[in-house]
Amino acid sequence: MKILITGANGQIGTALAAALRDRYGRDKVLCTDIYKPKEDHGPFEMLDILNVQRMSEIIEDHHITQVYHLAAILSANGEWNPKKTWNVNLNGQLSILELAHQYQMDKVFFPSTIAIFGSTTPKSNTPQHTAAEPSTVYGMSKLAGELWCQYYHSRYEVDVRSLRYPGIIGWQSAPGGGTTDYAVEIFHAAIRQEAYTSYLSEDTFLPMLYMDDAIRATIELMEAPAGQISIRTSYNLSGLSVSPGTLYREIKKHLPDFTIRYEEDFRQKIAESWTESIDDSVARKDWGWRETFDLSRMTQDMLAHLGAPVRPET
Ligand code: NAD
Ligand code: AKB
Repeated sequence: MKILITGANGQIGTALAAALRDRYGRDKVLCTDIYKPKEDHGPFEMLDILNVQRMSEIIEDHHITQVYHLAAILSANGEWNPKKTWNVNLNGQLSILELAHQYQMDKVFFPSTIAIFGSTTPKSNTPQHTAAEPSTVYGMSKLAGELWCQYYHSRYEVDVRSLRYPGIIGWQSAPGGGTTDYAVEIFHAAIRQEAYTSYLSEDTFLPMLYMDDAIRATIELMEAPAGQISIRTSYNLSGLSVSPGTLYREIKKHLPDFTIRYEEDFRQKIAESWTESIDDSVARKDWGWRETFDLSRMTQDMLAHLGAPVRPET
């Protein structure tokens, strides 16, 4: 087994690469990205996913058998250059699927997102199969990507598996330009003893998931027997549903002087077009998904890792 990760220097890639290396061995995981990593943790190659020739050479030279395709432009950054976002997100993914087919790879992981949902989607307990009319180019590209996953699986038997990640909260790395970035930034502001200015309103609830749970879900999905995978578009995945207000109040329990103010920007509209909570019962039934971090445990773990004094629950 030899794993290739695209977009490995990003928020999720940083944590996922470390977890995969712990599990399968440092040299079994080749990280790639368009810029060099800040620290050397193992094999790395520069790779722009739009460079198909280079990607093909890397797959051959390193005898790649699995790809975790993380490279993408996220929802907020994506709106600044819609055509580039579509190109990177959709054509990059199509190249990966085509190469996985050509080189008869064992497995591919494709991260989808709650951004595939839109204003016609039921907002609460959003079902696995439901209306999906995304408003961002990021959401459009990921929704099309999900369908391409299903197509390559049914037509060419490519074993591609996917999760619709909610916003991911983790201490390991900085977020990369999404609408849910505030949920990481708020912890860093609190640690620096700075007031936080939230670009989402106090009561904007979105589905979120702690990084440890997201990484575990990814590995559990990828290691599940193929017969247990009934969804070949992308699985709904849920952890918690939080707003800037709930996160602020939870952090304040440990850092009582922390303050927040609210100044909505263009991301508010994107957040309002997404859902608030997710029904992930199909993932629970098919491959046994269970989250382990609630709001209180996640907040304590984040603050402890970032170096704040944590007050035990009373
Ligand atoms: P990120 O923005 O932090 O990282 C993406 C990485 O892709 C960056 O390191 C960037 O340099 C790289 N990249 C961009 N263009 C590239 C190109 N042309 N070729 C190669 N690499 C390129 O994103 P992330 O938060 O780590 O997300 C990883 C994946 O998970 C993405 O596909 C994203 O859509 C998905 N996802 C993330 C979240 C989340 O909350 N973080 C939620 C849902 C889905
Ligand atoms: C974003 O906000 O764009 C991402 C996501 C939910 O896909 N974090």
